[in-house]
This record gives sequence, C-alpha cells and structure tokens, in this order.
Amino acid sequence: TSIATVDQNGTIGALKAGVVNITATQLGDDFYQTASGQYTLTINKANQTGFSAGNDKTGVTFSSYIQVATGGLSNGAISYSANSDKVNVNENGKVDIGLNAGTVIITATRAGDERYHPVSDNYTLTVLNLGAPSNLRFTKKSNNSVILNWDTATGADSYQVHYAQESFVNIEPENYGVLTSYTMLETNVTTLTIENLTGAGYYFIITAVRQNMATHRTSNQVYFSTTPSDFNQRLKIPVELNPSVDNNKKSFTLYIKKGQYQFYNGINTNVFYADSNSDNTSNNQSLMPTLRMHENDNVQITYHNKLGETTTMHGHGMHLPANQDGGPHSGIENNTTWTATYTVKQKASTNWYHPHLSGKTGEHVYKGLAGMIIVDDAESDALDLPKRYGIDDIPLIVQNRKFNANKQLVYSPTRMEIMQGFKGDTHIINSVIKPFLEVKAKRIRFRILNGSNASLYNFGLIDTSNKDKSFQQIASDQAFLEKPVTLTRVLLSPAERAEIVVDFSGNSGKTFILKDFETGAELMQIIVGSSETSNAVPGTLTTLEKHSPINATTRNFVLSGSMGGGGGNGSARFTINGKSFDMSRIDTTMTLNQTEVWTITNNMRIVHNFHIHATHFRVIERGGSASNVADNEKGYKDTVRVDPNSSVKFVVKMIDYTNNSNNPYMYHCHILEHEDNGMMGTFIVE
Ligand SMILES: [Cu+2]
Repeated sequence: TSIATVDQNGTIGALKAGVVNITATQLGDDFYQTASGQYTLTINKANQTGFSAGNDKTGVTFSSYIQVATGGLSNGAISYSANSDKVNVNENGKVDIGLNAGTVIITATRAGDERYHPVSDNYTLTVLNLGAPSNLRFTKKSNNSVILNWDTATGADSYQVHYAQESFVNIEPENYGVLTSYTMLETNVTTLTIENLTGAGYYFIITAVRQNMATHRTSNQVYFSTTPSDFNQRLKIPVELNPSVDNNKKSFTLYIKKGQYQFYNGINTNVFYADSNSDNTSNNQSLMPTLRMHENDNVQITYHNKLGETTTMHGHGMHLPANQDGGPHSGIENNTTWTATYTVKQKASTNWYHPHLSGKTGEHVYKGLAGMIIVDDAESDALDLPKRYGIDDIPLIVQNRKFNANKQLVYSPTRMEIMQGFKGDTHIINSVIKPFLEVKAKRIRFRILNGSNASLYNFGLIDTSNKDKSFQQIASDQAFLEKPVTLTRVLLSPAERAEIVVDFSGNSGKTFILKDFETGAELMQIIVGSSETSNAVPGTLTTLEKHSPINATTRNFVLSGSMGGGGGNGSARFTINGKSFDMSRIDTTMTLNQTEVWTITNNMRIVHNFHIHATHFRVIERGGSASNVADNEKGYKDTVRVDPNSSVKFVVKMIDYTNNSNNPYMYHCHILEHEDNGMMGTFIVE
C-alpha cells in the first residue's frame, strides 16, 4: 500500500500516517499448508520540530515589515495570521501595519502533511507611533543656499522637505504642495542642502510620512533669508569660568591680555581680552568670561595683567570693600597680579566687570575688557524662571564699534566724540556683528547689559511684519523687580542691565529681530525652533527693602561740562558740582547705614547717567516728579539715566563697608568719555 512497506524480515517502512494490515505468511511444505496471520498497524503523524516564527521585533518604525518563518519538517506551506484584524499579513510574511501603532502577535503556521502535524510559532511585533521630525535647523551655506538638518522622526516611511516663500503656518500639510517645492527623502537622511534659492527668503518645513501621506507629522518651521545684509553669525555665549573651590572659597583666575579676534570672517582685529590661560595664544576671543557666584560665597578673583600696560578691574554692581572694588586707586601694573577677595553680600542680579583706570576706562572697555558677573541667591534658585545658561538664559553684552578701513579698532575720540560719547556704527552682541540666535519655542530669559561706552539702547523685539512683541522685565541692575513689568521697549544707558523674559511659545518657525529703537539698528535675529514647555513668570519675584527718605541726608550733584576753548582733541571737560575728577581729593563723606537722598541734575543738553559703586539705590523722582519714574525703574539700581536738562532723585544707603581716603569709592557718569574726562567724584563711608 501507500502507507507502509514491509520487507521479508518484517521491518515496516512507514510512508505516511494511516492504518495498515500487515500479513505474515509462512509458506507450506510437504507436511503443512501455507499459513497466514495478520496484525493491524496504526501509524501516527509526527510532530514537526525546528519551526520558528523568528524573534520578537520591537521599535518598528515603518508601515510594513517582513519576517519569514523557518524550519519545520513537513512539506506543508507556511501561512501567517495576526491577532488583530487591523493588521494584514500575507503569505510571504509581510505585515502591513498601516497607521497602527501598538503590539500585535503574528502567528506563523507550517501546515501538516501525510507524515506531520501542523506546527505554529509566533512573535510579537511592536510598532511605534509616527513621530514628528524635530529640531529643524539650518546653516547658511551661501547667500542663496542652505543646509538643513533635523532630528529623525520615529515611524516614518519617508520625509518630505517643503520650502516656499510663504509661511506654512496656516496651511494644512496635505496642501503644502500648493505653494511649495518638495523633495522626498529616505528616513535615514537627516540633512539636505538646497541651492539656487532665488527669492528673498524661504520657509522650510519637514513632514514625516507613513503610508503615502495617509498619516504625517510636521517639524518646526524655519526661515532663511537670502538677503546678504542679514544675520550671518551665530551669537557667541561667553564661557562661564569654572572656579576652583577650596576651603569654602571660589577662586577665579584670569589673564588679561592682547589678542586677535575676527569680527569679520578671516580678518584679525586687535583686541584686549581675558581668559584663564596663562599663555598668549589667542583663540579668536574677545571680552571676558562670565563669572558666576552665589550669595554668601567667598570669592577670590586673581587678575594677571599681561596687557603691556596698567589697567584695573572693577566689579560693577558688586557690593565690595573699597580696596577690592577695583577702582582707579587699584591699578594693576603690567606683569603684576591683583586679587579681589570678598564675600558676596547681595541679591541675585546681573552685574559686570570692566577696567576703571583713570582716563583709560573708555579705551580698555572699548577694546574688549568687559564680562558678566551673575549672582544667584536662594530666591533665584527657587524661582521657576529660565536658568539654563546659554540655552534659555542668554547673556547679551551689547556694544558698538567703529572699524577703520583695515577693520581695526582705533580709539581716539575727537573733542566732539568726547562730548557726545564715542559711539560706533557697528553694533555687536557678545562681540558678534549681527548675530542670529536659535531658541526653542518657549520662554527665554535675556540678561541684557548695555556694555557700550556711550550709547543709549532702546531695546524692542519685532516680528517679520514689524509688529512689536512684548516681554516681561524681571530684573533691573541689582535685583529682581518685585513683580514682572510687561513692556515693548526697555531703555538702557551705558552700564545699566535688564533681565527680560520673552515668551516664544507658539512661535515655532518664526523669526524676530532685537532692534535698537534709539538708532533703528537691527541688532540680532532670533530664530524660534521647536516647542518646549515653560511655565509663566511668577507674579511675585522678590521683596525689596524700602529706604525711608524721612530724616535722610540730602545731597545735590550737578553734572556739567564744556567743549573747552581752542581747537584740538580731548579738550572737552566734565564736572560734578563744578569739579573735574581728582584721585587725591575726597568729594563726599557718607555715614554707614545713614539713608541719603541724592538729586542728580544734568544741566547740559546731552544725556548723562550716574553710577555709584558698591551699593544700590532706588529712584523716587525723575524730572521733579515721582510719577515720571517708570515701573521698571523702581527696583534696585546702581546706574540711572539723567536726561538732558533734567534731574533724578534717589534714595541711597551704604550698608556694607566703611573705607578711607586711601581707597575711596567712585560715583560718576558711565558714559566713559565723560568719566575719563572729569565727570567722576570720590566718596568715603565712615
Ligand atoms: Cu555723562
């Protein structure tokens, strides 16, 4: 039969499952007849071994997946099934996932045959949701070409890169094609160079696609302007200098030196700068590092002067003992070292440090010696504010320069430039000309320092339609404001600081311009990328001490000056109460903890400002009226603008240290050409 064979020895050869009768026959001989006997043999099917559906598969990110089962012993075909009717599996093991994310069990079965039972095995397939391509960003390759980069999206079959001269914001992704060119890319591609852009500017957006647009997710939008005058250099963030910490003291070490820095690509400009390296290798640096310290920290800052000339280093806004303050009496001669040692005794604030050498402050700051000092305290630690330095807490040292034909900085103000203050026509932020800054679509904090020699900056943000974007000012010179103040402009005279928070939530793909409304100059482009959550600015930021002006000592300071007689440079002179600065004269003696009310009167037709070392004050009147004091001027100040032919009245108290005539404190106009030409006085605290 077809079921089994049997040979003459009785050995059965099973061919397939079934029942067979085996007949044994003994042939007869001379004495016996032939005899037969039978038995029934049942042959069962065997189990198949070695059949595998394959390993479990996780993280599948495309719309179909093939996994072929292997092994088994029968001649039967392999078939597949899924435990979900949303998923189809064909006879080749190809799973059509479609748009579904989740887990499905795929069962593979090899059919049985005449000899074997069927066999099944399964594997688990986990399919990810379609993600959005994120962090779309670009690098300018040339004025009309751009290199896009993005982070991969999970679950996409492909990407579509769209670009158009109009924004995609109000267009459904299905309709992007109406206004766009697009390029289809495989999912392992995360960069694309697009060239020959002939329009004025382009929006770019990337769509991750599954099942040929059956589902899709889009990236943030970015905008690239082909206009050559635009913002080509990424904003630099001054490094935060790491202190060495020993015996509960934070020690910073800085070497002040000459170097070369490229404001313009490929052109070295001679600058002054400081960093923590003792050698003279200028790694294209300008300015000085950010120093970060906390209330109650014991701090030691060691300055090595390798400049080739004497300088000083003053902690502007810092409450310091007079002999640690770095004023004109604390000269650091070339190749010598000076150390400022103090305990931080003030509220969280954005301060700065810069030279303060008599007659040379303007030149030394102008050539690059300026850096931030950020003070933290328990309040700032606890407040829910953006505080990732350089990411959502951005220092902005705003200055301006005048480059000669060789792109060098020549500081030789004419008599008129001394009178008006030395103002450059090229604005820089953190030493970058026309920078761009990429931020997430969230709240971003900017610590703005007007680090210029002489310019007023009236900062505002505008969108591409020239519409103001409001922001909240959260801090003035030396502390948080008690409550945030919503503004569209913040006016800072030299040395003033403002911390602002701008809410870019919902602004993905948009660009904004930080503009100076004093000159109309566009200072920086802000490119808003993908969304990130951030909480609203707290309604209460701090509590400020209110000095009572009752029983206060009152003083008057009159700011004046003249162009001087005759011609030539440098003959403009400035005075406070009729006297030009004299290092050896003590102009004012204050009493520790005695509240004073100072009235600063500007009797000139040009603007001045007024700065007091080692303390803060609170402005109570402007132009003779309390109602002229803006809400954002009501916090702790150490520098205040004094408008032409006007006055400012403030309450001030020296609360930290006494000093003597060997190391007087300074008050002065912070227009550095005015300061360097006489508008400075000395005071001691007894
Ligand atoms: Cu001045």
